[in-house]
Amino acid sequence: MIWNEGAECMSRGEMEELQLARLKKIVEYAYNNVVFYKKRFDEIGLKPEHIQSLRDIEKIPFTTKDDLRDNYPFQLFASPMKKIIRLHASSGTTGKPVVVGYTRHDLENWTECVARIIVAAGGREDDLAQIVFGYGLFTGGFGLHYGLEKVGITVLPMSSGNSERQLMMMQDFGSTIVVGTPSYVLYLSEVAEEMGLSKDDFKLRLGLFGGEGHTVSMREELEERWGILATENYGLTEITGPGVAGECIIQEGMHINEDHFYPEIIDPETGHSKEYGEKGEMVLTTLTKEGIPMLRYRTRDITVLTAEPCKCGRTNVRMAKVLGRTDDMLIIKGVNIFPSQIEDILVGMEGVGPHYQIVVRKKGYMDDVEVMVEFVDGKLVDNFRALKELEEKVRNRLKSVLQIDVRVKLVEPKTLERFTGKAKRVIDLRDKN
Ligand code: DLL
Repeated sequence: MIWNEGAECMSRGEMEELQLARLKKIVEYAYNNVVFYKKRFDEIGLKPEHIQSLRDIEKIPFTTKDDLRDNYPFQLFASPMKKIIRLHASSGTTGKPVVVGYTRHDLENWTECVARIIVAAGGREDDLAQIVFGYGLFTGGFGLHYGLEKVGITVLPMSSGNSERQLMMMQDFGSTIVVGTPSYVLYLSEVAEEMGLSKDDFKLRLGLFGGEGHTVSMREELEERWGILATENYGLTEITGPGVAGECIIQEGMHINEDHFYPEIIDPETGHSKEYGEKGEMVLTTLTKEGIPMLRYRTRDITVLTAEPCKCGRTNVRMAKVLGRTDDMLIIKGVNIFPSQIEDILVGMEGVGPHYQIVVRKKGYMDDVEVMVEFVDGKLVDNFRALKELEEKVRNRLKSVLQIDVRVKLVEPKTLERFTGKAKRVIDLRDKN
């Protein structure tokens, strides 16, 4: 089933025509209503009318998270406050949050985009969806909430945490869809196990996962543990929240809602544009947003785009799983590594559990990396030799795939931190020593 065939199955020509018309409009709108954009354009002598083709977008300077912070809280808003009916913010780790505002029209578009990705993932009117994303300033809870309602799905707005109660409701109400971060839903399966419950005690059939990445091996783990189809969706607060892109049941990349968000891939070092099929940082431009239009926003997420039509019938451009964020990339002995590559190796490996943490320290000029992972069999605690053997096995496996040697530390089952929201996989101590 396709939620909005008109928007999701256009020919490339039609889509590009629509995008260009919207791009011209949004550029003019941003220029006329946001001092920041006017200044940026004027500095380089750029005028909205210089945008005459989609490629002309490359003339527009990038917008970054720092620009949002520097214009905290509302200076990038293009609509007057009386037209803004919702605010959200992304926390980030340090400093001021990034604040975004939505007009009524923005909320309608957001809901529409989320409805599309839910239906693409297989959500139907007779489903009962348990949302375990946090509500509040984070866009995950509310974003999915309204999209699910729009499709006609019964929503159970649990929010995150309170895991035993979550599971009781999930069982008693017969939730068929779980909506959350993959790491929290993985943790929920562990709690279920401790409560003596198995996947057969639940009616779950579908997972809508987003807010953080998960590798194919993690997806398989989730599918296996819960007996579900695990689909992924992508988005970010600055652009709208969830609903930017979502996977269909074919699970071959996430369909971008291109009539609302124009994607580009650039080289993160040089800023030069790359072609479909080439890996790089995704840059997004909102084509319809009134509250806070974003021109060429640097997401820092590394992915690849393809314009090949999908087997599901949708024609919009798809993005591959996010390999990592430019700011999460580790440079170990000159080799660039993303935590997702480590996850891919660990998850599914016999003897160790799917929870892991990567600790990075500075040793001289080098990054020193320690991978902490739990062994599954608690009885190994008393078996030094078996533990050492397992540790060696993990280390060798990492080495053979990553081509570098990292330290491995096995820790007892259920000792690594569990997360109810986004998992923090990398502990970076480089500034601290
Ligand atoms: O995480 C929005 C969202 C909520 C998307 C729920 C999907 C579901 P932020 O908190 O602003 O917004 O974080 C955005 O999270 O730039 C990515 O680095 C990461 N991210 C989100 N979805 C994925 C994904 C929401 N499917 C940042 N794969 C983004 C990998 C993801 N990373």
